[in-house]
Amino acid sequence: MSYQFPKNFWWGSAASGPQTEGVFEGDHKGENIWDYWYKTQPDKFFNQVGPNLTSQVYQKYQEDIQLMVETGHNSFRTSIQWSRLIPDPTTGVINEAAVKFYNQLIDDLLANGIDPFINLYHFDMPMILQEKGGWESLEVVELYVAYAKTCFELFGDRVKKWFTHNEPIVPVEGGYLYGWHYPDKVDLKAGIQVLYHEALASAKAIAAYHAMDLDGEIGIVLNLTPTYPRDEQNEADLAAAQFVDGFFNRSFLDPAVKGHFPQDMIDWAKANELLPQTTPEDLAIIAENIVDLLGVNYYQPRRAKAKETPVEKREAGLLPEDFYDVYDMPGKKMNPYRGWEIYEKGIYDTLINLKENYGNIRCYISENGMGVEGEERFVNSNGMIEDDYRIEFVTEHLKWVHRAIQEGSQVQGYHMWTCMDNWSWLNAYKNRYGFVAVDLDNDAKRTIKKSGYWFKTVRDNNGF
Ligand code: BGP
Repeated sequence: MSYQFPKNFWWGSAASGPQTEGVFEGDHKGENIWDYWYKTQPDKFFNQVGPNLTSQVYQKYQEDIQLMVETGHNSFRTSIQWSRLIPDPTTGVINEAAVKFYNQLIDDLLANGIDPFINLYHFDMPMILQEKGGWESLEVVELYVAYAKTCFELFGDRVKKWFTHNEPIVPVEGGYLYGWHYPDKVDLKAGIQVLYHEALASAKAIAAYHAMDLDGEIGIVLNLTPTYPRDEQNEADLAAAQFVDGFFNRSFLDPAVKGHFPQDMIDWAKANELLPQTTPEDLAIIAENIVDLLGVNYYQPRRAKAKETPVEKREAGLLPEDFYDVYDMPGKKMNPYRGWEIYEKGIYDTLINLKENYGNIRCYISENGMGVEGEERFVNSNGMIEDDYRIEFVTEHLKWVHRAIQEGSQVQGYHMWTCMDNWSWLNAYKNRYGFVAVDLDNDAKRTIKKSGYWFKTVRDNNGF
């Protein structure tokens, strides 16, 4: 069977500024939470490798854009680093070196037939603002909106696809529940305030963008984790799965697409004294400023069952898992390297959910990919990594995307995570995701993997 995709389908990949650019202290860049955390607690980072060692895109972006052409990209998402563009956001003073870099990057992408999709926030809070409380602070929300406007003014004549956040639930989980992000707290109530402020910041940035009438589109990138109950006939399991879906998915999806928070989550937060501080004016802004399109990151589903194991009382208070247990389904397919489940149909279920319950919002797959440790093992005699597992992973997901399109989903593209192998938060370079290998011991030398050449054929044929 052949799988043909709609005309003008976006084929490409995604990355982020902090994970790729490098020059983390140079060219007048300000400090962000990752730079600070790395400098103060290097042991948190795999092999003590932090944002100091990236794939050097700041210097090598021209070479990288040629590699994007060779691997079939017609579009590419990255993020602007807030701390690079405005090193001290309390002053608003723009770093001209950053403007030059992002202008060159955008212009070069366009000159090579690659549409730049630009995200404004990929986990990289400027440290000066974290000291004011980060997303816990309304002042930071306003400074983010000012930063967003600056980006639209500087680059909005050429960038036509904007995103307000990447995976806004992750700073909540990472920073306020599980310790993978600074400020490394366990405080569900503060996390929910952060969640609300991120949603508010997104709506305000969308309002600002639409007011500028720049002839483009703006959305948000969400990591959606379709959630399956252990037993679909069991009411308690269904309720557990609904809670998980509410907390991790609908708490951002609903305000982004429908303009309001899910009522079951509001009721839950109220019952547990976790409601954030809101104002009617701000809730009206969220109601009136929904996204034009959605980016969907899909890696793995969640599986839930009714609470069986009571959690001992923690000093730090409640966590989401006080309301459900993870269901470890026997026989599920795993990526052994990243420890994530591989469930290809989840991408289809997510797209059909958007079609049926979210007005068939236009969307694209903004991340999907397979992190693999020790890929050097698969290098052939010509020096190329033969990553057939990645080709199979992408193929199987694309088949389900194709089926969703046939059934009416308005999914308009597929971006893999990622093009160049990149640095990844606490995991550093442990798991490699790219179409292109980066040799850190050899001046970040790039070599296209087998999957990169394969992706070019997919793009050329608009399918496979
Ligand atoms: C997503 C993030 C990316 C990237 C990717 C892979 O959640 O948006 O920034 O890191 O996951 O995850 P990891 O590198 O942790 O394996």
